[in-house]
Amino acid sequence: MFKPVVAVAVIMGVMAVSMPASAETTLSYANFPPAKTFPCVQMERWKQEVEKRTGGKIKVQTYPGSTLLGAKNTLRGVMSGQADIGCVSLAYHPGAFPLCSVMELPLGFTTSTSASLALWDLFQKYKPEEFKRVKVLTMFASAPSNIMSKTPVRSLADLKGLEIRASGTLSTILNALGATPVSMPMSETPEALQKGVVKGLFSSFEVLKDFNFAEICRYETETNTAVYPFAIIMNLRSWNALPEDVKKIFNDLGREQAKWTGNYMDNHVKKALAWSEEKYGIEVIRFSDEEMQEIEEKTAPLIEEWKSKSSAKGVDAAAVLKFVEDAKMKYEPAE
Ligand code: DTR
Repeated sequence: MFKPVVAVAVIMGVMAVSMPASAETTLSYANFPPAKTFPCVQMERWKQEVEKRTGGKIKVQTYPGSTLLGAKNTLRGVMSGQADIGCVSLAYHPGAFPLCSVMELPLGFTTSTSASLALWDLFQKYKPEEFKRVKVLTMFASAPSNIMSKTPVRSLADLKGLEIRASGTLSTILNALGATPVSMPMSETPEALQKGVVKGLFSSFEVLKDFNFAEICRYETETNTAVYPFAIIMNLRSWNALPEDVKKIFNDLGREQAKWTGNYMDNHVKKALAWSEEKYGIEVIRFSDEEMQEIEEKTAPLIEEWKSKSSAKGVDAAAVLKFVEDAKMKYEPAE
């Protein structure tokens, strides 16, 4: 005989089992460049790890390609809660990060991994004021920057007056080398190159493949000057609302994610170069030792400039620089 009470109890039981969702939270994560670029690849890896390690309690909805927030409004957008999490390229906000911008200087990092770990340690050591309105989940840096151009740059003389895209301190590096830097976020670069507003760009080589820049920039001049630092930030209210066990999972992922991203980037640069050589027959140009020496001399004053600007904002610049140099020694691969 049909027993309605039992039936209801069974249905409710099924619902209880299939809807443990009462404690489930979905976090939005905004990123500015296209999905296949390294900031977004690392975002998908972080999402996967978080969903796995929290047993599905936390879901992450990712928004690559500026679909939620663009390159320059992510910082503000995350602070105001338009997104829970966002990816910020520090170089797009000159003056906003007086301490961590040390990582934009020509310090000679040769890999993304060593620069990412140095940046993470730097953040942990100083917990700088400049990030006090957000929670920093992880940080990482691009691989070192090189010149990718439509015409060959075989010497500094070839660079003179050439319009090259960069951002932040990396624009001032180009300026010191005699180029004409044009500052813009990476997400605006494909159009600028297409339209001829710039004749090349200053970034890490993996973009040759990820943005197909190898098609238009057939000449790649290795300078290995400076990296671009990034921070993954979270809205403070969203962070504070998380249960302690989830906070711990996020905190534990901070350094691990920095290292993962560095490794991914370093391997991907190699693959992108091989791909570009094969597909477009790009030429990789190496400056002479004299030329490299001249680059070092011409860019050295930028370090002094950074010191005086950041000191004026209360940063112990000499100590910060020393910390980064020591971290570089620790993490740089043995030659
Ligand atoms: N050029 C730097 C860093 C960077 C290197 N590869 C990518 C890919 C997508 C976005 C940024 C970057 C920059 O513009 O931030």
